[in-house]
Amino acid sequence: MQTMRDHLVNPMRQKMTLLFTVFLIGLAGCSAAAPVLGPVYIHMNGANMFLESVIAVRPGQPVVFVNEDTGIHMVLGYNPLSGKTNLHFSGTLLGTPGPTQPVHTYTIHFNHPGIYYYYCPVHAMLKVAPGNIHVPFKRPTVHGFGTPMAGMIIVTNDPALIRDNPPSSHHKVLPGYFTG
Ligand SMILES: [Cu+2]
Repeated sequence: MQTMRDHLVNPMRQKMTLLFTVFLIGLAGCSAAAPVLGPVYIHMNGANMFLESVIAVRPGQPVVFVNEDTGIHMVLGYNPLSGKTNLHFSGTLLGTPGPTQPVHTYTIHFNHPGIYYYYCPVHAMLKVAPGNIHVPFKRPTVHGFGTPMAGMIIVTNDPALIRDNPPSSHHKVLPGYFTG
């Protein structure tokens, strides 16, 4: 026989069960929404270019620079407004003799959303352009396609930007890519 108390307690139990179920679903949702982030690769080549010169990553996601050139390259962050370089975003990658040799890499990650600019000081230099902005410029003696060896990393939580990354950014070593 149900008492008045049962009438009061049962709906409360039902409410607690419902809340707990919602909590569990929430937990499951969280773990599904935060998978381990694999690295995004930026390749340096014999044309003295960063192949994926504009790339988007999530905060904390590893960015791996891969030197697939036989010559040395560097990565150095800079602020286009001040021209100041960022020594926390700085790496030197020796050349790799060929596809049978291990490649040299430099890995970095950024914790905060933003746009992070970089260039290779071996093959490019910063110049002040009209508008008082600091831009990378190809060093006059450097061979290549003609563009300065520079790029930018967009750190974002926007999945649409990340989907636009070139397919080559998913692979550490690109086959047939070693050049002098
Ligand atoms: Cu370089």
